[in-house]
Amino acid sequence: MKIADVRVVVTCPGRNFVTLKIVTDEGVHGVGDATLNGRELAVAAYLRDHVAPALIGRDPSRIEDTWQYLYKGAYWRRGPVTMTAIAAVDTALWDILGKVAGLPVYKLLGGRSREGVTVYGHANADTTDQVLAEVARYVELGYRAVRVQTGVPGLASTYGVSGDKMFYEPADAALPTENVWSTAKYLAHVPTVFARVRDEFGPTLRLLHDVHHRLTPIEAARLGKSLEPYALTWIEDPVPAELQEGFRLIRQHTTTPIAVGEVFNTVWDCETLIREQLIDYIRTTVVHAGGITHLRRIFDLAALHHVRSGSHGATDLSPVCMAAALHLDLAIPNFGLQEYMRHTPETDAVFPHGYHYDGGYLHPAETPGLGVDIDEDLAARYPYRPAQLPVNRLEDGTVHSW
Ligand code: KDG
Ligand code: MG
Repeated sequence: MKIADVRVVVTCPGRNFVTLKIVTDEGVHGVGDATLNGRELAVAAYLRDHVAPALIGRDPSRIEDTWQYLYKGAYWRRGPVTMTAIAAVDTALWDILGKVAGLPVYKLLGGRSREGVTVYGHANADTTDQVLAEVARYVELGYRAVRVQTGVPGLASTYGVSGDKMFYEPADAALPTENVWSTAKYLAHVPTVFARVRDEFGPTLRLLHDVHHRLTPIEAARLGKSLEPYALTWIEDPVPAELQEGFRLIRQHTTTPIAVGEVFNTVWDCETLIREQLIDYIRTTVVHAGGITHLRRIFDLAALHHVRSGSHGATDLSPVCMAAALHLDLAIPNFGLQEYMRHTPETDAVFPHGYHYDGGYLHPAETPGLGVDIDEDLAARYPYRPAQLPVNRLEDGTVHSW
């Protein structure tokens, strides 16, 4: 069997997605997510211009060899654009392998290690009173874990608080919009929110919070300490993680668990964090970390060091990525949690899929391959719309991490 056709599909059913479709000479096809929020066309061009021509004629079952060929062969290693492109190829090849073998991909990865994939949802609102109602909504839907974000008194807008509660979309304009941030106001407010949530929902509901890279290590240490009475499952991205050593300082001060990694692309971005046990959950996911092949490597390293998975699953990761993530989540021994932000009905129609939610768990499709596809005719009805992520500034105008 040989690869006969490679297509890059860019579509915007409410938000932009880039999808790679690989077709073999025997008519079997596989799909891979190649979406990099706000930089979609860079990955589309990388795939179309530099990767697709080199795939024609290759044996689709040589997944590892193709991964190494694209990673080492390009000479320019790592980086979000390169690793998203490699991820798309890798994911599509696993999909093809599953279809050829007649097995769902999780069985090729060693089979089921659990009955379902525990997911967390996003409760967000401007005020604490409102967010309590949002948490209650997720609890009623059966969720066992909920991420909680609120507005901060004195700030006009805050990360993670959206108008449309179920379908959060931060890429909100053709050019970046700007938000204003105050660490002092934030640190004073967050513990008061979790005090109320714990009081209302008791000790066992798993609670999470995303700091979105906005603190310094000592500020993050203070936040972690202030949240210890509320026993969070994790605080996420407390500091920008370019400096992995920065987490040592946070660890010296707090027992609040830490999750990091949605912007990482390779094992090298988290190797120190994992080896020194500076984090508890690694949030890398299929589309931005080199596909199933490389993510499996990250999770295996993590397993050696008592670090569990907690993969990114925001709406800018397409249903193709979600399907692939679920197969890996089901198979690995050190699964922790899977983020699950629901896609809009328009997106679900463009990407028909067999995974389904039931009582706090997601279950991958049992059909051969990944159990997800792209409807190219429907996708063509939603042309690309430029959209970028916002920029964050301190109250004095200094550019701050978003
Ligand atoms: O594209 C950026 C989003 O995926 C990101 O802001 C969402 O932080 C995020 C999360 O935890 O889902
Ligand atoms: Mg996040």
